[in-house]
Amino acid sequence: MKDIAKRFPENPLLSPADIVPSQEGLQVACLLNPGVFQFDGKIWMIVRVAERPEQRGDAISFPILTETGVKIINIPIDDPELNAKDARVIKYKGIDYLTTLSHLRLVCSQDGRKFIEPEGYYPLIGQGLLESFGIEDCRVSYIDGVYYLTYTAVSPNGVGVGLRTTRDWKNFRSHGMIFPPHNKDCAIFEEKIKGMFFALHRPSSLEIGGNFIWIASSIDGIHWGNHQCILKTRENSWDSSRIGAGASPIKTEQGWLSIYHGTNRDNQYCLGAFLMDLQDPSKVIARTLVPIMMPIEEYELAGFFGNVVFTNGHVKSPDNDTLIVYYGASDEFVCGAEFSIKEIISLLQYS
Ligand code: MAN
Repeated sequence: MKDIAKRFPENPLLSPADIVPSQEGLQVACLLNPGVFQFDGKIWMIVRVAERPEQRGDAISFPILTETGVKIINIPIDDPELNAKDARVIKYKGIDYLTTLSHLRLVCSQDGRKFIEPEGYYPLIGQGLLESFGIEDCRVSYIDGVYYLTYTAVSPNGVGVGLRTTRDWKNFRSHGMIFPPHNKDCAIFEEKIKGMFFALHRPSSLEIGGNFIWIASSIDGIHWGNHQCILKTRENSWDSSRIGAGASPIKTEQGWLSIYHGTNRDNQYCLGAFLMDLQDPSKVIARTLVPIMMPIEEYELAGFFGNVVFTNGHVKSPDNDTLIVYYGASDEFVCGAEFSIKEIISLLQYS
């Protein structure tokens, strides 16, 4: 099987060993799902760093955030009340936990391939009761001089979308949770349409409905309403189980182009694309039938959670056609690939 992604020969761009843990006693288990933006003449990624203590073998050990800092929880591996079938989440005594605790780290690059951690920029860490299991998968949208960071906020209360804003990446304003549980994969459009902000988001309705992509609008980019469901999973397809938007949609002559991820029943994560009307983005006008990218390379097939390509960050090259997509591979590595926007658009099927 082939796809249309031109992967960087340098992949993976970042692996867990490239980043120093946030504190003693923790190890970086995964580096994944970077948000991407341009700032100060460079390309930056805001990478999800997932940490946990060294695993002793007889127990599952994972960190959570408390008011006084990181606390480690240890659960004996043979405890009958432990359900640990998924590498990412466990259930113990009826309560859900994550096996790693994620925060967000800034790295930057001149050429978009070699990234370093610059001095003077600090990690973003979960704050308060709605982020005690960490913050993940940040999308960055730049509107009128302000960077909007929409990220997954996880806690025992559920999984929702948090928002912070910044102008300089040193001072941040927290706006709390903008989409309550269960919701993630929120990408704000980088341009207002008819004076309104728009955002894609992904609520999950598990009894009736599903994991579909929705759109909402807002006067101020903080308070959201007029929610509409715009894209659904497709039975017997690569995107049959869950779909979620990638980074902020790309403006093209044909419409707003969104790269999205889809999963099937086997938890394989692939990427596809859909197109929204320029004037009314709640109208989806076209969608790809087959994935534009699927896990093929070794680093995409095997890792912390294998068979995954997942994106929430990209940059457009000055040639206006090359899209550099940064992505998480097998929930462990940060990688990059080039696409031709024209080629993606040529694969869209109009409805
Ligand atoms: C899923 C996966 C995990 C993530 C949790 C919470 O289980 O995407 O990687 O930590 O959701 O968002």
